[in-house]
Amino acid sequence: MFNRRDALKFGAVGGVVLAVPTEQLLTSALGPSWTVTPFARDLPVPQVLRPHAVGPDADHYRLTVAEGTAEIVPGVRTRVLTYNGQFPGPTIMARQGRAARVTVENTLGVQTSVHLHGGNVAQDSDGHPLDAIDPGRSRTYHYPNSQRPGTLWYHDHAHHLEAEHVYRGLSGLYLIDEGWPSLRLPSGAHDVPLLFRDADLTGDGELRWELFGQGGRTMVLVNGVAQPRLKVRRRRYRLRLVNGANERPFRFRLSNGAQFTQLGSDGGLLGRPVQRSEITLWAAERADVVVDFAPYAEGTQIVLENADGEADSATRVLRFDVVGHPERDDSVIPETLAAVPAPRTPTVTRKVLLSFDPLAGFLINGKAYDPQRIDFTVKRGTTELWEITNLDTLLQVPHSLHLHLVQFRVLDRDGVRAPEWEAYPKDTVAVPPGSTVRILVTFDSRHTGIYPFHCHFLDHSSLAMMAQLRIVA
Ligand SMILES: [Cu+2]
Repeated sequence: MFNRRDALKFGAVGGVVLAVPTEQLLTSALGPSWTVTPFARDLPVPQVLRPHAVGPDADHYRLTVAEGTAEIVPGVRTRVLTYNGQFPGPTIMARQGRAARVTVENTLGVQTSVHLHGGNVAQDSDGHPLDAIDPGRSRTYHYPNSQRPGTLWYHDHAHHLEAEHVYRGLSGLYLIDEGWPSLRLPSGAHDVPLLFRDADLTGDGELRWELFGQGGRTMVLVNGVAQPRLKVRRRRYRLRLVNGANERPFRFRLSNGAQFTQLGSDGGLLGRPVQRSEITLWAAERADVVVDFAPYAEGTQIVLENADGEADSATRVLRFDVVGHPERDDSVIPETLAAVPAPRTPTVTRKVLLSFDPLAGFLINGKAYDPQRIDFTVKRGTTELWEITNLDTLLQVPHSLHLHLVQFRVLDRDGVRAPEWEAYPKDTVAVPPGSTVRILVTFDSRHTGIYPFHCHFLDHSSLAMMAQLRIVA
């Protein structure tokens, strides 16, 4: 499962060059196979999925998982995996308190499983890796949406396959709307989802897939397209920044130094808005932000940059082109957004050690994932303190930790108190090499059962960097 070649490549991308396969050297010497003219295409906004039926207690949606093609670079058909033929999948717009039932049909030749990342859902709707949909079958997931409004996303979680499936296209956004008439944030055409991921295209225009192939994935896609542009009016826009990449962290900033007003984190709205000039998102993390384009004259071009990009195609990821006259803007950014639950005193403290062993693979507390094993048993309603340590200082391997089902509070990283935007609500936390992050988790979901927690570097989780807890009443 984890072979020597992978270990060698891993070393190459992990910061310490153990050995680099010839093929990879050739790739880097020749540069990327494709270059696109930056900002020549309009940003596609994923279609909002319409319910096929509206029942008394839930909206019913259908997703079909199928092979398809996408025009990642102009004029080239790239084979991808899709939900409903779309790359990325359609956006599901749910409303707080109104349930959704999503029936997923699998037309692939292999299993798929859909995980609603950030969702507070029953075990049988969680998309557990072993609770997958066989080829030719379908199943219905039930999402109550009785949780904090926020920017969630759905993606594949099939056992050992999630990294490849997500890379090939199996992800989409799932927004839970505030439904609060008092909150007048920018909405409709002024609320734009931005799903970021990277890709490596072969000379034939196919997605090159290999574990630890992230070194070649220098083309960043926004909603499935490389370096698009978005025409914006002179007013406020709400932008949902979602890191849907398998491995790549992004460090976003605006080329003119303008600020983001951050409204929400992974699991929904923050207590109050926070001004930021730079936003770092690791894989699966989200930031719900507002940018005000009112001050800029028509014709102004503002580039959304990834400050950590290693090539232009990974740095200047999206351009905003300001058009028109100043516009009437009824949106309001209130001083307080949502109630933040007071931290509770933990009754249990656990240590979670993340490590990489060249022979045994990616491990949590020294063990590879075994779906038959329960790693932690948790009592519903209790609060736990988790001390998560990344032991991989030698190879400088970054890890993160994602908990299914619940949102947690990040307390501190190496003793330094977590910034406001990272405090709550979080479901994925960055754990850089050598660091220890403490999180406070209240298991406040009404659901009990078995839920995974894992590294969200999908190559790592695909290679068993996953564990699970059983929540008991
Ligand atoms: Cu990891």
